[in-house]
Amino acid sequence: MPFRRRKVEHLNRMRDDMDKTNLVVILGDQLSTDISSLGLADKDRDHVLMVEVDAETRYVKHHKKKIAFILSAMRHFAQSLRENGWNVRYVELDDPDNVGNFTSEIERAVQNVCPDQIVITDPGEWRVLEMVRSWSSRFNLPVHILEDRRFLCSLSEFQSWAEGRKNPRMENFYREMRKKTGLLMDGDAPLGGKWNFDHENRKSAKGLHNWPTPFQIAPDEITRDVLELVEDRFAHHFGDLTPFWFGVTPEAAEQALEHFIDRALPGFGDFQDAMLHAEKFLYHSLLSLYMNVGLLHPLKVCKAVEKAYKSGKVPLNSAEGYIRQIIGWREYVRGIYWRHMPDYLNRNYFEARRSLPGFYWTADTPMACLKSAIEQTREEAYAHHIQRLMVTGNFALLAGLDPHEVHEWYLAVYADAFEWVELPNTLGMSQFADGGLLASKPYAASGNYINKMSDYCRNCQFDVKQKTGDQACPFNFLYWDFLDRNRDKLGNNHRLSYSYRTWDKMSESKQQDVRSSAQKFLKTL
Ligand code: FAD
Ligand code: DLZ
Ligand code: SF4
Repeated sequence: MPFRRRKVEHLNRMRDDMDKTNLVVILGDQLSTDISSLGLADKDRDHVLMVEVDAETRYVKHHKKKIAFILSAMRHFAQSLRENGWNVRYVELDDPDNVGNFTSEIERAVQNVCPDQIVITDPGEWRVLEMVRSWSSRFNLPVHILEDRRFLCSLSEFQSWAEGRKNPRMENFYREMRKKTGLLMDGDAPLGGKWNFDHENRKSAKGLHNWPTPFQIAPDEITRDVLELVEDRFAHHFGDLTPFWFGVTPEAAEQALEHFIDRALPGFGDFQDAMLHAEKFLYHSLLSLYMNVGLLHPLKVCKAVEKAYKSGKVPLNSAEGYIRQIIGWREYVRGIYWRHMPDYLNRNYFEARRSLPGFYWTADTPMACLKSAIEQTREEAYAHHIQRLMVTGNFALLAGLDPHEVHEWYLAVYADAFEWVELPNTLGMSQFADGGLLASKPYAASGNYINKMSDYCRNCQFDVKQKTGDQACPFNFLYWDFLDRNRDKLGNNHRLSYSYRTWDKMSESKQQDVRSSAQKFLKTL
């Protein structure tokens, strides 16, 4: 049956059921008043259920700031629903009756409220969807799982676009999304005559000063309570809890958007790929966490960016680069996640098995780039894209770390990490563990790339110019060793043919030096 007809029939059935009492379940990353599960609900009759779930805080050991952000945003959202007349059953983490996992809490609510049916919006994780699917038979109730309308491309649209394409790459998808949304379009053509200004977005930031600071807000009473709770219960989790300056309401998220557009967006394009030890945020927006939990709608963000361009406040490469990340990458990775789960989770193309080294948690490493990126992750639950991809991710790829462990690390340490967006970025884009489904070649690079885009190498005990030996930058020999080790899987990739030719031109003894430097180094991990 065509998707549209199925959807209409489903909504009609829902409307027929409207005299029934609904238990409307809202998850911690569904904090929007226009979330589909609330759309057909009735304030006077239905019950909204939100639960702080112990199992969700621990299935990976989330960063303390991430837990505080989610719980505080949930409490603020529940409060605003109540102020707007909704009947909210909110179960706090330290409620003595809280049984600590989604399914048992639903069971408790079902016994208490006696609903005729359960309504929920599509969860952002396969694992949670499986749980939700078990509820109907378990509680002997209809469970309606509604589409998540906070995305600009529905999953069925993505499916139709990807179906039959040999290489469903982001760039083609992005163009379709530009046409669909009309963002930065001049009729059927892209504004400025080009779809993509990426080659203008690679300036190094070395020597530049006066960076904007991101929007920060002081914790209110609700957040202070949550901070106390998190300090108390999650003291052993990774990360610094304070200073805590994230917004936790839609109003604060909107202020953060305005702040970004005024101060950072103009430079976003040119310096998107730059990294500086002393500047954690550069011209990045720090809006992903707000969009991912529902405090900001991605289209609203893109429209505001487009408006800033049209009013002459920001250059086209900044506006285009930013909008591409959202209507392109963000929507694309979500489509890939749902199209390829659940087996995507266990892909390991290179059969990489090395355990994650302890320094990913302690930052105790002499490699200055890794130390800086991990320290800032510990402090802020944030690192920007190039730090994630070309420092921590690049190292994991070259060193042959187990992609599943790498995935769990990224899922735990970043405030914006939810599996639908984190997994394809980590396992696909960064670790190439899906064998090239998402990226046409691995994002592997030697120290030269990091040196070009950052100031890290200046304060490193390793020498980025040396290729082998104890003083050489480990990224240098690991890069060649990675290509050599995986020749059977990468040798035919035409985007790597230049690198393989360079490797082949090296003398046998130089190649041996690379291999033995890599082996010696990897043993120390
Ligand atoms: P900006 O640099 O200001 O970018 C603007 C916005 O574009 C972001 O807010 C985000 O919503 C979107 N965006 C940019 N790149 C991507 C991308 N590759 N995929 C999806 N959206 C993108 N992003 C997450 O939201 N959650 C994650 O868990 C996550 N894990 C990642 C793991 C790895 C290994 C890598 C390489 C990238 C990951 N990303 C993730 C993508 C990206 O790094 C973050 O979205 C970005 O750093 C968030 O910071 P920002 O808001 O300052 O982004
Ligand atoms: C990540 C997270 C955390 C830490 N805590 C909660 C919580 O207490 N309650 C909740 O509803 N959701 C939480 N989440 C988000 C879930 O783990 C999961 O990512 C989403 O439900 C997927 O949509
Ligand atoms: Fe990183 Fe190598 Fe530069 Fe050191 S020399 S900061 S290890 S890239």
